[in-house]
Amino acid sequence: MKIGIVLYPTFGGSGVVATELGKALANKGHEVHFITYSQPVRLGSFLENIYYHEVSITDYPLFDFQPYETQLASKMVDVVKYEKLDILHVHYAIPHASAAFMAQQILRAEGIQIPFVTTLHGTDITLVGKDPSFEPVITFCINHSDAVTSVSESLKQDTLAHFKVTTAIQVIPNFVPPTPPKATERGYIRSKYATDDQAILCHISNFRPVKRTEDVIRIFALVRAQKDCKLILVGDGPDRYACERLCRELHLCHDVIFLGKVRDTAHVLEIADIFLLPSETESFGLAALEAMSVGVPVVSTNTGGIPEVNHHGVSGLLANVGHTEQMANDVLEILEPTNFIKYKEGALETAQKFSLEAILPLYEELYRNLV
Ligand code: GMT
Repeated sequence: MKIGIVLYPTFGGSGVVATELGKALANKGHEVHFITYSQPVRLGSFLENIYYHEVSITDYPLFDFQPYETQLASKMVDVVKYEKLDILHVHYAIPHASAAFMAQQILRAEGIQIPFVTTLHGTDITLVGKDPSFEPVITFCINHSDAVTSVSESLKQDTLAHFKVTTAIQVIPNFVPPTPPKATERGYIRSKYATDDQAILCHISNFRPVKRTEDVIRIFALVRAQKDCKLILVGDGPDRYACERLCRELHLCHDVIFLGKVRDTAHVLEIADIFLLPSETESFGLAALEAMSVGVPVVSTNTGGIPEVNHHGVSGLLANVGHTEQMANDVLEILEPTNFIKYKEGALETAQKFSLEAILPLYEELYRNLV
């Protein structure tokens, strides 16, 4: 099949899932055309069956805000027509689903039929989409997509609760992105951040308020008071300054390492002992799954789709939002030598349920039914 994938090219989970899905489809012989405004961070270099079409933004002085959606729709029309695509798959409803609908209508007027699939990722529904200024467009686009998928049952239920949905929503969970071979110098890299008897706690996110990154620091401070350990933080975003300030206030700077944005997070996770995800809400929690897939247990909140990924008492432990003391105790409990191996194995086993081999055929079947 010839598949067009529309995505955000950034570090966010939706972009990672869309890119890895495209790469996996190309690997199986499909022709994949990525359409977005800059090269997706996880795309890597030259790969067979993969093409990238950049949406260039016109910087015309009349516009205070550039009409990205219009240019994206025009690019979709062009790519569908000239690359003879069979299907479009848009990741994240805003504004990709409405641009896809417009492209579909333009092509229909020219006698070309193209179905489009919309995958809901979370914030497009739980945070942004609910905003009354977006709601009518989101509802319309969900209902006019040829198929809609959501990355968890929880997100499906949220969507049904907040929008008047008339289209069936199929849950297709995210999958574990293929991890690069383990770094041979893992021990050496680890020794640069911690001694053998120190545990390494890790958190990866975009440091937006929904991630509650200051809770990560608070949990770490409580654990650190009882056990020698280090904290590695990956990513960047609006709350990073607040986190840095909190570290200074709590005199933790020596033990907290801010790495900033990292492309290959698997290598950081390989040296970690516990992954922290204290989010306010999370439709899935891809970073937690990535941690589990390399045998790192997760201490997280129990909201949204997280319990579908992090299984309490198996791959990690879950607590109520904001309960930092509980989460600190959970970290200490998992780090107990008698528990640690059990949780590591639980994390690996749970992650296997989300293997690429299990999830990819679900998307392929969906495409086949629509084309
Ligand atoms: O978490 C974010 O802020 C980024 C966001 C995105 O759109 O990339 O992540 C969402 O999609 C991911 C991939 O499906 C999920 O793993 C995240 O849980 C979800 N984020 C939220 O629901 C807050």
